[in-house]
Amino acid sequence: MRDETIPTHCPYCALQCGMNLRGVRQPDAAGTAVEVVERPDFPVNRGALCGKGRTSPSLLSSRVRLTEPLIRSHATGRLEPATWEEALRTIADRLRRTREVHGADAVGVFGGGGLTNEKAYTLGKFARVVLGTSQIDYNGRFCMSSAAAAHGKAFGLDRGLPFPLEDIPRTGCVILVGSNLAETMPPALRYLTELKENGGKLIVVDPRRTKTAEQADLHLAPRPGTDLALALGLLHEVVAQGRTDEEFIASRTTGWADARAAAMAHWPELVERITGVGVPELREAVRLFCDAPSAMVLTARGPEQQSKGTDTVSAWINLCLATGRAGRPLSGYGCLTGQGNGQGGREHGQKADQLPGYRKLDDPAARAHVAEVWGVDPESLPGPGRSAYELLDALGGDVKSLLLMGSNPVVSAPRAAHIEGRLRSLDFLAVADVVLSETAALADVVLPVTQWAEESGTTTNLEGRVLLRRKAVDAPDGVRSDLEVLGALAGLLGHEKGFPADPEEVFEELRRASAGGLADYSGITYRRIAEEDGVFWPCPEKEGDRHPGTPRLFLDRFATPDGLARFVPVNHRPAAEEPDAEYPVLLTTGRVVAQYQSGAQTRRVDELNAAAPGPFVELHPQMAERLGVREGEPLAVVSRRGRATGPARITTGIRPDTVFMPFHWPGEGRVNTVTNPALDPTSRMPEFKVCAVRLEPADRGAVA
Ligand SMILES: Nc1nc2c(c(=O)[nH]1)N[C@H]1C(S)=C(S)[C@@H](COP(=O)(O)OP(=O)(O)OC[C@H]3O[C@@H](n4cnc5c(=O)[nH]c(N)nc54)[C@H](O)[C@@H]3O)O[C@H]1N2
Ligand SMILES: Nc1nc2c(c(=O)[nH]1)N[C@H]1C(S)=C(S)[C@@H](COP(=O)(O)OP(=O)(O)OC[C@H]3O[C@@H](n4cnc5c(=O)[nH]c(N)nc54)[C@H](O)[C@@H]3O)O[C@H]1N2
Ligand code: SF4
Ligand SMILES: [Mo]
Repeated sequence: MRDETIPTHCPYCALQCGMNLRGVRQPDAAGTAVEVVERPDFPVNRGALCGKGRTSPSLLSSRVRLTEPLIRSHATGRLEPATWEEALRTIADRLRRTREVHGADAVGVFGGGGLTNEKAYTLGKFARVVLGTSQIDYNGRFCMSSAAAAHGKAFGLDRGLPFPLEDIPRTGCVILVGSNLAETMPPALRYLTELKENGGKLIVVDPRRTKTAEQADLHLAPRPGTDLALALGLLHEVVAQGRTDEEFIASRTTGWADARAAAMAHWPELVERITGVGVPELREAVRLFCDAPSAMVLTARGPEQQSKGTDTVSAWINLCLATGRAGRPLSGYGCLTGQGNGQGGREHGQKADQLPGYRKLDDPAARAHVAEVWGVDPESLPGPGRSAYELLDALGGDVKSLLLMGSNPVVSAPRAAHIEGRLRSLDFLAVADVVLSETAALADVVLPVTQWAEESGTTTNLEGRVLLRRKAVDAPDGVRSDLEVLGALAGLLGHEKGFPADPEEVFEELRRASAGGLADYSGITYRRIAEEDGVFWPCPEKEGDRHPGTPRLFLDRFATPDGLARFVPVNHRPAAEEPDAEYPVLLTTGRVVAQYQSGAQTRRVDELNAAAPGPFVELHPQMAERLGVREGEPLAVVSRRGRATGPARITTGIRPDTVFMPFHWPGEGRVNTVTNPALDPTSRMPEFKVCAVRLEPADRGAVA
């Protein structure tokens, strides 16, 4: 790359902001560096970027990244530089040996929602075809899986947003549940600002008065883990006020009677007792939502990362269906997916129960279709495996070896000290990463791989818009792409063909594998994406003509066999762990604007570290006073799983019964040492957003 400007997308979150990268020659002849230049023509962010996107080129610097493979030395126990040949051969030999001794399911694979569609697709194919293992899942399970499950149940199809973001400013009212998008997707805040400028109303549901909640016309601050009761209470009130849309219910839905009965058991005073949200506020929320000519409910991780996340999202969907706020222009339920390819990463087969095109692994027709594309016998494809937490929990048990790409579970998995122990107990761990993450540091072999600006590939953003990230710069010597790695390993394990390293070639195969599936990409090509501002799936291939893609879903029918949306009757239940005498305080967790996820990438960017140098414990002045803690004093947050420490950050912007910690750091400040791995029975989502803790000054005995 020289002086040309190459349009591409940010390496981080699901907004996938458009950016231009431009090469700049280094004065010291150190090669070409890249700088980010505004890309105002891309509609999602219109040039705006958050600090992470703006500083993303510093990830390309060889100062922070891996540039040679590492193998753990028997002699020293340390990771030592090795050649690619040695590293790949070691992995292939060890995986083969595990399979020979313990069977195919003793080899596990763990992927990530940040991987491009091409990588996610190839990883799933590699697990099923080369390794023959059912034991594959990925970190998206920790992300939007509850919303995905509820989407599927109600609408027969899971695309996070059924409409483009540009519809948000034109609706009448938005209920934003457990999303802090002012920090997690800053350029998207514009859509809410424009909504209000247009006279629309914004209701934010969050136990904290976040930067996002500060924008709201109405802020409801429920106890963590009670969104299900809240949504049922709102639906009860909708019925009580006679504000249901009977015509819509009759013509577009089924199952109302049972859902209605469940809601009627959640009268407002009961809901107030459970959630802490007052009856007048409930009524005001119903008034704003129902008075608007059109309305949306958008959820993010707050209500979803609960052991009842699926039912909770079903309750919010029921509210939309009962009021006719779905399947109509400018109305609907949507989930704000999180990771760079959080949408596409869940569609093409790195999930335990899934084949490409959002097909089901246990559906004989799906197996036959994909097996034909892969040139294998459908009988040879393994069945569904374990979910992410269950897979990590099984490491060192019946799963003996693991290949991991695109995740850092030592920091991001719930009950992380236990999971770190499981990783350490493996016979063999191989990690492909850009940097030496905390998880890579435990590996027997580490492979240094290329990243976003150094390779092409597609991602599917939170709107379901398939985008092309273009290669803008050559990778440093010594680094190979994930696709090259999987191709080389497949070759060493006896599969010479079927694992190309060229992303476009993989995409062409993905198109065929996805054809006829729910997430049909067969009409999408790299060329089309480049010519349009991305293409929304489903986009089937049309003979002689271009299918336009599908920005808006469900306007005529839902994706169920009869075209009707399904009400799912749900009832409130408590969190898996409620406060008691020993652990009297509620802990919730989340993010800050300057750090991304496990921090593996952003903790290596100076400007971001300066803005968010470490963890903290957010607590209300009343709790601080009870504990006798002052601003900045070190606090320990202790649960049945372990403890995490950070300085106290005292604010009236949080419920007095709740503390908050962000999860971006390892070591003493790792909040996932504390979190509860209780799983949602349907989505297998862990309960990151609520558990019971006690607080102690970090250097004294217990006080609360
Ligand atoms: N800066 C930054 N941006 C990111 C990421 C990042 O790590 N850093 N990660 C990306 C990814 S993968 C994701 S998934 C998204 C996540 O994006 P968000 O969902 O916006 O992020 P969180 O901070 O996890 O949670 C959102 C809010 O949920 C609230 N909350 C906690 N408990 C509850 C509850 O019980 N009910 C309700 N209603 N709310 C609750 C928290 O107070 C928090 O403000 O962000 C993406 N963008
Ligand atoms: N307490 C608590 N815990 C949480 C959450 C929470 O809200 N609270 N949120 C959960 C959520 S929503 C998520 S999404 C997870 C995310 O948690 P993780 O899965 O740990 O996510 P990342 O930190 O993004 O890890 C991605 C890793 O892959 C590497 N990487 C980046 N690009 C590539 C690539 O192209 N190829 C390869 N091979 N590697 C690459 C990065 O350097 C990094 O080490 O955390 C979950 N954990
Ligand atoms: S909002 Fe997300 S996609 Fe946009 S610049 Fe920030 S991290 Fe990147
Ligand atoms: Mo996520």
